[in-house]
Amino acid sequence: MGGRDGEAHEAGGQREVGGQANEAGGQAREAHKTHEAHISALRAVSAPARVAEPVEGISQEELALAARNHGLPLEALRYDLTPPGLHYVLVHYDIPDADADADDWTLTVGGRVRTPLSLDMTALRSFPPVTHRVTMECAGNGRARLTPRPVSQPWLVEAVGTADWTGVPLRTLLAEAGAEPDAVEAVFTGADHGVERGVEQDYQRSLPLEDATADDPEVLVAYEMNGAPLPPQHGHPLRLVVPGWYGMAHVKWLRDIALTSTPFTGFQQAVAYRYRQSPDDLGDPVTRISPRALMIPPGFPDFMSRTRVVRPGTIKLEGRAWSGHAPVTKVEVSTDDGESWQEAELPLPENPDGKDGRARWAWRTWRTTWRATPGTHVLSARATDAAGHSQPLTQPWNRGGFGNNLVQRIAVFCLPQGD
Ligand SMILES: Nc1nc2c(c(=O)[nH]1)N[C@H]1C(S)=C(S)[C@@H](COP(=O)(O)O)O[C@H]1N2
Ligand SMILES: [Mo]
Repeated sequence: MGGRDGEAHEAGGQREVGGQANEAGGQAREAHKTHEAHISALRAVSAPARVAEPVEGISQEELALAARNHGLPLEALRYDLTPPGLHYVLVHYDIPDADADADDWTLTVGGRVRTPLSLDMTALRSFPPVTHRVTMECAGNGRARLTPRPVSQPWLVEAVGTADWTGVPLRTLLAEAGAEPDAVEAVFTGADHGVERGVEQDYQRSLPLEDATADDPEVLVAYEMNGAPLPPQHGHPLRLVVPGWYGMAHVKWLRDIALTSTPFTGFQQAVAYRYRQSPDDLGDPVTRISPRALMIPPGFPDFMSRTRVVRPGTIKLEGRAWSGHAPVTKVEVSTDDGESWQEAELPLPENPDGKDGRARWAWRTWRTTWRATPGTHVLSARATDAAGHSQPLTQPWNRGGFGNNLVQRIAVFCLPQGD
């Protein structure tokens, strides 16, 4: 397991970005020089972030990422709970070989705590289990629809899914360990290891202690997805689930939690996942999910263009809408490419398990009808949440291509009468 040995950990994200430590003393300086050489050597295979040229199509490298990291087939929006295998997948490096040692997997909790913990799966399962239905979305969803296009995983709109996650509330584990008064963040480390933009690292992310210990949303250390052990690609045997936050926060293959007295400055926190306009812009951190509505594609598709084909008459339009800020309170639908909008119905959900009578951090159903007439049409749906956030009609561009919740446009061809 690459990420677990000492050498790999030494090269973790924290050193490159935050780590000017060990500057004192010749030996440390030598080590630092070697480390710098290591980084510049890796730049040969790991290029800096960039934005595509105006005429540049999707590259083989982007295609390779798209083939590894699949989205939700949009017709699967029909399921409130995404069936296994249809939930989107995003893996920065390799799926680690965690199956071999799942039985003796240990989660360590340390750093600025009074009592460091080392918990195996049996110990974790002995806490009262909690299940939350959560809609998860990749922060890069919508990236490939941006102009100019940030070169990375080229999602259109399909990087989303909803699962029932079962595990132990993170706040229970942190209460057990006891945070020292100076602890400000919790840093989560996964067992996967790779190199990104020249920086060798274990996948690591942090949460402010306030968010890590909140009761709504309640962060989970999860060992089950939809009532079964986590599949390898979703973090087997253990992952973090942070309801309402974009996917990058939900650290998979979780092996260590460390409380820190200073904010974490690792790669996935300080370099990646920031809303920046230029490379030297510090930017704001990517956190909660912006609202989005998606439609179950109506009719039937053309194989290549995915254009939808329908027959004239009344057509049921239906989909799902979500937001990580507040409950979705309004969904509007346009059948004339955004010229006019009418409100869709928001029926009560099938699985009321939240405080306000529904799964608070999961998507909800919307539906309406449309009288299709022969010709071409563009359909769209737009969600608004209780905090007043909505979806833009012009792209919210940033260099990383994060949080692009521009409304979806679905091309529909309605056949002539009597066909
Ligand atoms: N250890 C680890 N955790 C990770 C990632 C990763 O590459 N390694 N990817 C993150 C990102 S960017 C997303 S969008 C979600 C995807 O979760 P899923 O594949 O279960 O849908 O996992 C997050 N957790
Ligand atoms: Mo992501």
